[in-house]
Amino acid sequence: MRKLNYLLMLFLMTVYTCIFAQPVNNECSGAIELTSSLGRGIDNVITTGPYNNTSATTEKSDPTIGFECFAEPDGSGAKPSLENTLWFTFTGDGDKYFIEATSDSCSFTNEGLTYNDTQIAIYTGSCEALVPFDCKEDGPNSKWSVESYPAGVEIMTEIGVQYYVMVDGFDFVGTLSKGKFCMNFTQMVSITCNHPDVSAGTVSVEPAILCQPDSIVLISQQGAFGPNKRNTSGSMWVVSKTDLAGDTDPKSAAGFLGAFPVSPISDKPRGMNFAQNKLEPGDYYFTLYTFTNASIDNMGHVIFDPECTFVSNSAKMEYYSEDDCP
Ligand SMILES: [Ca+2]
Ligand SMILES: [Ca+2]
Ligand SMILES: [Ca+2]
Repeated sequence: MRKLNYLLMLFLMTVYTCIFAQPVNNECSGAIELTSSLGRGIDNVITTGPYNNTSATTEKSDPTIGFECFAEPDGSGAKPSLENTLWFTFTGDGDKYFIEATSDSCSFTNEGLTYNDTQIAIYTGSCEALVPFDCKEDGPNSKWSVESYPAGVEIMTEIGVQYYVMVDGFDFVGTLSKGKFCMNFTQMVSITCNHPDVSAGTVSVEPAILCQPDSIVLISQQGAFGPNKRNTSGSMWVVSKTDLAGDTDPKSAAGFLGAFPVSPISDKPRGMNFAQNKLEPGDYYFTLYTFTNASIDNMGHVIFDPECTFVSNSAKMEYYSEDDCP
């Protein structure tokens, strides 16, 4: 009996250990090194794993900031939370990457994450002093139709900087996304601001004369090719009362009215509603900006770097009241 008890106990202990053993990368200090996933050629998806967060936990060493984009408790993001964090790390090489935590491309069946619903927060600094860098709940490969919500984030890395990637599961009112997933790194094209083809293209507006009660114009561009080699890249439509061609500081222009970011830049026209935006009759100009190396001030405004900002022509349109319609 004694011996049997002993064996039983050993068996129970083994089971206990198997169930509760936490993954090596449960904490930042054990982050799995993924630098070898970098520099493997444009558009090549480098997959590592699978990793399994079923027995992962959150603990004291986890950060308290930097995951504000997480959507707990119910998709609203009112109370972002950490449940089963796993950690990865890599050293930047100055190129741009798409990083995704997903069970889609992994070679296993029926063990993938519930709803494939990962969350990613990226940090710099050190495990003891993590500095928030980027955060993503649902990436571009999320699909409502199949209830799959993997986090995926594009980042421009800096040479020699060590990044820490925290992957957590989405906890939908108590239903936690857990299971196996892979880490995918895809090197992206990076375009410097000296690239010969960088341009904000040529823009046009249709119709060029608009009379109330009509209120919708279509703005479009041809040939825009934006730089992205540095952080804070993008493209932006600016609406103004003056011609902004050549002006790399549109927000300081007297005629500046407003701006809206566009991503990605599309050749397809996009609509703008003058009535909805409460714009008075008068002359208006539409200008496209493509930029990189911009900075963000503490009001959240984008400040362009004139050396890395490209300006289209300003397309003019005339807006008339019904009575003044030419
Ligand atoms: Ca979570
Ligand atoms: Ca953890
Ligand atoms: Ca997600």
